[in-house]
Amino acid sequence: MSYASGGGAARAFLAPGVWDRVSLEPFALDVRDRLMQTPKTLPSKYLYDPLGSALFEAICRLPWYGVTRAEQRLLAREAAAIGRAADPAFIAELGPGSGEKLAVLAGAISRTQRPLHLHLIDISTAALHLATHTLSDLPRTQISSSRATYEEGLRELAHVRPAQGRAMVLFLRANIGNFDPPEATALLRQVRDALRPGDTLLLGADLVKPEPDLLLAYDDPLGVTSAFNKNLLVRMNTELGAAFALDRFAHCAVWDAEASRIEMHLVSLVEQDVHIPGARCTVHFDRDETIWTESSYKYATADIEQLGTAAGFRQQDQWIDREGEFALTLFAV
Ligand code: AVI
Repeated sequence: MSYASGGGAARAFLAPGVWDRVSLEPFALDVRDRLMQTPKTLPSKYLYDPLGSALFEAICRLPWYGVTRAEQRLLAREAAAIGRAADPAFIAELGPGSGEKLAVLAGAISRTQRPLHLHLIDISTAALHLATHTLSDLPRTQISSSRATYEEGLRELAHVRPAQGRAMVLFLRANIGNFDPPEATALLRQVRDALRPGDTLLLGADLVKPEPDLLLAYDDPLGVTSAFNKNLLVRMNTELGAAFALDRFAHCAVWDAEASRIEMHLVSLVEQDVHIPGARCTVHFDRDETIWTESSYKYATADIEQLGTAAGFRQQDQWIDREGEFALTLFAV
């Protein structure tokens, strides 16, 4: 099995240690850099390989995880009001998933307003295909997509949007919660910079709720979230040839009230060394040492307004689902 790419000729011209860095793929580099540090962390984006994405879909159906249902309820109830408030001719969604939420919103808008242009931005070709298919039946609607990071996709917006009419960017599914506060502000600032006066951002954010409810949502009795988290170990085993024994780690969710975030960790149940050939390292774990794999920030409504304001927006409207404690907030430029 080969874990690295690149030719040996370049090796001679690079300072010691540099070759290791340039020849490793991003996942291997992150694994090596982040697991050799204290605390050990891994970026949550690596949770979403095909198996991880399927497990996340399953999480969204769990009775204890209400985020997806709350957002669906709000969109179904308020789509027409959101359309009236934003009055868009163009909607771009960052990470459209299967496209079902954009379909609800665009369906309500295209019934009452002029033709719509929908634009999908995602790094996954499979997601773009699925969302494009979901949206293909909407009347008087043009669909385009960009296989790109959010940053790249936002930079392209000025060239993609029609010359006339307002644009609305959607950032739904509580995805903002997986960004640390400075990263969240930086991302919303990029959205703001891609927009013009009159344009809007519709942001979905999960609200703070009682700790027992949060812990059940992120450590469910069926063990689906545990499998979602432990799949990172499976990924390191299959993609990097690592030797993680799954029964030597446990999934753990903790609520940090001060930071207002749920943290997911993988806890080492024993002291152990794990060899990861594809990342060219061996990682030592003390007993009870953890890999911090995800943060999921929960907001008070005032925090959401502050987040948008810090990025240069003005809060125009907010819709709240009280059953699931979830907010959709419309920010205007
Ligand atoms: C994708 N994201 C908003 C989910 C969340 O709630 O933070 C990911 C997730 N992690 C565990 N359960 C769900």
